[in-house]
Amino acid sequence: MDDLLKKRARISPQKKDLKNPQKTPIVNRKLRIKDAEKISYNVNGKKIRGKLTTGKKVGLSFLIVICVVFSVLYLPPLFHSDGMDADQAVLSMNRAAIKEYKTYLKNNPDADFDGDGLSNALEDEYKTEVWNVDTDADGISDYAELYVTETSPVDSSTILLDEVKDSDEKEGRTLDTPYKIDDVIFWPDDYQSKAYGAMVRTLHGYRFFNYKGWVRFPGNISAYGYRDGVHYELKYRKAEDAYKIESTDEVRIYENPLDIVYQTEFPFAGKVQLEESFWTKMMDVVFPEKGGFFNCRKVTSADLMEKEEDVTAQLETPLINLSDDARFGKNNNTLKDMSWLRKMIESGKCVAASLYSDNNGEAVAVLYGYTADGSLLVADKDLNPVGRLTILECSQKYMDKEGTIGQRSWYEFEGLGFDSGKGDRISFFDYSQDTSDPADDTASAETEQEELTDGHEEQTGETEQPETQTETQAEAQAETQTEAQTEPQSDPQTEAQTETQAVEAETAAPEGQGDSGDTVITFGF
Ligand SMILES: [Ca+2]
Ligand SMILES: [Ca+2]
Ligand SMILES: [Ca+2]
Repeated sequence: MDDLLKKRARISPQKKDLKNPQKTPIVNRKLRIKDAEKISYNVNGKKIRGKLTTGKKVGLSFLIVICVVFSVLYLPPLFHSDGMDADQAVLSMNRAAIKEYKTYLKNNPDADFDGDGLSNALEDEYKTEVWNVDTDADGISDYAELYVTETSPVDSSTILLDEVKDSDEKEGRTLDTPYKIDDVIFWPDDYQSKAYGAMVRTLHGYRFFNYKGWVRFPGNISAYGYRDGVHYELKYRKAEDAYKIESTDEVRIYENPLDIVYQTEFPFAGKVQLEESFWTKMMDVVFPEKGGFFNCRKVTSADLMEKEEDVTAQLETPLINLSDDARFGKNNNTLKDMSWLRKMIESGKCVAASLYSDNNGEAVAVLYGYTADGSLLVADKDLNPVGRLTILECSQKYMDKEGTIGQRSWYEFEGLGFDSGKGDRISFFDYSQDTSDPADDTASAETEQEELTDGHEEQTGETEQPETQTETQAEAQAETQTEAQTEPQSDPQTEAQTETQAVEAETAAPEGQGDSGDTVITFGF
């Protein structure tokens, strides 16, 4: 029956395309008549679903090709493993430590763990955080909110912005007046950037926060942005020797400009490097890097170098004194602490750390190395490597308890189920093993908070902080950290790394702000 219907249908004339033959060019008309013959009609002359027309076939094929191309380009490979297993390793947790930690807090109401000027007891009263100098993260310290600006320490305000504007007005400065943080000169795009933009030195250069505008780095260097393991070019203005920063950027600095290379990746041929040309530029646009099977991306010669080696110490059980609850009050995530730790590892010593979370308790980890990007290599108590902790140097504009606006720097960590952003804490066991150095006693009490100055001479940000355990440790570390900077690394390094270090040495300020987080903001330099 169907066949019969089809036969009848086939001899039915196709009317649609013949309705206005004058409107159809002759060539097309022929084509359309040919296509029309393939359309089937039922007995009532109604079109029924039949074979596809050539046009539809072409269209469908085109669609399929597009789908295949897009899935190849943009879908990440299914069989790809990026070795994330390491992060799932679990350190054994001691839940009893939660009680111990709370008891420790209770027993130290007069201590000021975060050094913001408010005692732990007062922090409790005002519902601010004992381990956070700026609970609402608006740039005004908990203490300053209560006693200087008289704002809520738990409800963020834009008062810092107003303060910066007022101060500029009073001093006759405008947005165009450049200023310095350390040796870097800033030309912000807007007052938001001027009030909240901050910068911290990293292992390889600088990291910027909340800053949009131009900057000039000290020394004759080339700067590149760095994200997800790849360098990229920053906008550059030759006249001012200035680079454009877009909000939160990591910048790496090099002695010489890097070569730009286009790296293509084919499914079975692996990675191929091509020099910059019209074709590679085209490929970069058509096949951008999306993690698919085939892609082309613009990289620099630094991205193609062999991965820098980790700096590691011999895995040995370091001192772990779990009966000392003072460990809970140690280490306020200062860059000095991190610098001390790296120095210990460089000198071949492992350091034990207490990782603490309010939900799960405490885990003891052995830190035995750090990677080129600053991540810490972690082993468990039995010295089995279990993964790494990512370390991120951070910085923010900050009004301290004296009402002085400056910048403070610290580090955050994440990994192995811990995240400082969620309030988890890390403290190192026993700094004092290494206190035989008499110089420690004379180390100056530098703090993380730096002053905003409008004078012609740079001031060091030496603000008084209450004598706490944390402070004393910071003092002890100040000296060792300076040593760390001046001592060449003994580990075998690649040429690239040595080069970078040379640049760093050149551009590092005398006080070594790169590690201490000590920075000075200067106008009218
Ligand atoms: Ca406090
Ligand atoms: Ca606080
Ligand atoms: Ca605040």
